[in-house]
Amino acid sequence: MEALKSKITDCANLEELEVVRVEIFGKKGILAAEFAKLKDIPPAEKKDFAKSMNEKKVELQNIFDAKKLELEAIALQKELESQKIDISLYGYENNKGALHPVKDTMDKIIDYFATLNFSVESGPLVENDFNNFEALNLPKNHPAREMQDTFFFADGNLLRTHTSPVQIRTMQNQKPPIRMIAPGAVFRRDYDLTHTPMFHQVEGLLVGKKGEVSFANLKAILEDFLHYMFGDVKVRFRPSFFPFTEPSTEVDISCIFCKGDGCRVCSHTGWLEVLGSGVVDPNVFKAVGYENVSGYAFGLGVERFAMLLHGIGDLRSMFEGDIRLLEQFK
Ligand code: 2U9
Repeated sequence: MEALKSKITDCANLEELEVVRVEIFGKKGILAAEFAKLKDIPPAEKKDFAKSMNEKKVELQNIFDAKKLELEAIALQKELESQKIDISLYGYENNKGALHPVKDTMDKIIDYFATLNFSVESGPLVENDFNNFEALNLPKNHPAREMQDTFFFADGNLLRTHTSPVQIRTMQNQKPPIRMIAPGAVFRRDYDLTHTPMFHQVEGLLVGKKGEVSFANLKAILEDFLHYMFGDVKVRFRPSFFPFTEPSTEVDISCIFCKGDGCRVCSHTGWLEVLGSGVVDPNVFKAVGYENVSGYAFGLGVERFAMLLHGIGDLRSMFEGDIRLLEQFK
């Protein structure tokens, strides 16, 4: 009996214990063999023999169960230790991406106007002559059409040269009042230090009842917008000309690099041109069938804003996809 107990308690792991279980408790095991002797025992002793055998069996079973629990606990502990995560170990750093400065700047501009309840509209890049020129008071043979060198398709359609056709489409599909911006890509046949054949604009349009929208409203919103974008700068409005606005102005801010003293970026003028704007020409409203309305409009080049905000000198670097430039904006 003691030998059997030791067989169990000497087991070092669950595998050994299983072998011992079969040896002692199995069908052909030691206990089964002992019980088999019952048939040869004289009837008078059978009862005592069986009782003593059962007591031994229960005792061995208890020892076995206790040993099994003990070995299972050890096995679990080993398993947990092998799976332990060392939280002091350095992980791999994710290679984070960054928003392109044009996208980042565009988002900032859109945020400003969206907060003032301007809707954000979009339209196709391939436009027809009416939406891109005619409706914007640029009739055929108008000299301004040559100012914007256009990519034409054989069928007379074109790549939009500004986002203004989006405003035309919006007015054709909605009744006034209108309060919208049109951010997006535009295309012009131009390529040098300050021009690329594709760039991005954000244009804005606000239309209300005649007499309700003034140049003063335009001035106020653009001044606030430029302070939001560039901080504490001076803002000035210069008379200009656009076919689609009358009166028209170009808007300058005091140079953010030299604070107005004059430097290379501002060509020693102390001012940077950042916006065009004006009161919408009545001919534009006529083209979309709007009556008794007045409105203002403005337009800006997103790349120019991004370059000024980040001190980037060459517009073309915006489109080269050089990872060394992009990594600076993380
Ligand atoms: C409608 C009516 C009027 C949009 C305007 C400008 C002035 C302007 C330039 C800024 C830099 C283009 O990207 S840029 O080269 N834009 O100066 N844009 S007013 O006027 C509109 C537009 C649509 C129906």
